[in-house]
Amino acid sequence: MLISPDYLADIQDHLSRAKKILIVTHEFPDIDAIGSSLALYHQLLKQGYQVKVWSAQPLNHIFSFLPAVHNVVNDYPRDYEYDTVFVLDASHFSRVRHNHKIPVDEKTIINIDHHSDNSHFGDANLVLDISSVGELLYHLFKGMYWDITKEIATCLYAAISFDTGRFAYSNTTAITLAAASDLVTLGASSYKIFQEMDENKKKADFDLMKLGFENCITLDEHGIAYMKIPSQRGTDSTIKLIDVIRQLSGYKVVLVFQEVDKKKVKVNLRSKSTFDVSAFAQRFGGGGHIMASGIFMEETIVDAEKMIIDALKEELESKRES
Ligand SMILES: [Mn+2]
Repeated sequence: MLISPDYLADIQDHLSRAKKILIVTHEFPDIDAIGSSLALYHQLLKQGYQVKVWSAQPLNHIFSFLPAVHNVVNDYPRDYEYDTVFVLDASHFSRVRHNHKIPVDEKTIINIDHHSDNSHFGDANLVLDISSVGELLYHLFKGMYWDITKEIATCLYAAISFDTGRFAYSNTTAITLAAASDLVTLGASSYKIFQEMDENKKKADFDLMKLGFENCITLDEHGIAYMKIPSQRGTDSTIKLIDVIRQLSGYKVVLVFQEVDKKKVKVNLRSKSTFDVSAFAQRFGGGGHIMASGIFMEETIVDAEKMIIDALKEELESKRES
């Protein structure tokens, strides 16, 4: 069993006292975040709990194929007197947008995550170094002997497929693939989910890719390649430019700088070498995984670019010398 009996007992213990549950995830949620939230939503409803999923940001069309996604609320459910909060896919509680609305001292917090830098902020912490929260929930449901319906299988399969780059990244293990196989047996349609995720682009997405190609900078000497997207263009797009630029061969680290507000920049980093982008991101208040991480900076895009690229050059250079 992948999840130890102690973990299962701990969560079971908290659930035995729960009645009304709130599920939240990180800001700028992706398909692992929302797919996992909905899988848990369906599962907990089935187990007899009252459940709500709250995401402070409206969800765009890429999520529309996830069963019951319309039940995700964007406004904080003020009148819903929940006792327990599940926080999914967030290494720190601060990654949940508008988290100050949740009176943490009065609620039981259950933290379920797969980021190695998770701060174990919950009353219960189910944190495993695994491909996705989708895979983690799959093992949790199996461990609990909870049935996985077609709806749940669809949500979990999509979540795992997303975080593994369609079962291709280095976080994909034989166990991940076995879980995915089981989910297809349980009713997830791999082809339909693929079409929803990868053959569902809009013109705005292509415009963003064009902008990314036009603003692609390669520093061959340092092994760095990056794209920068200024003036909040593309924040309504569903394209992950980082998945485009990572296709470039011959670079150690690839990045995307996305301006999300006047002085707010989102930086995505991927390692294509042994360089640990999670440790690097932590220097700037970010985090994530060794091969994939992110940073939010309260800077202009020009300053963010300079700070990050200068620091990165320096680190890559010192690695070369050592
Ligand atoms: Mn994830």
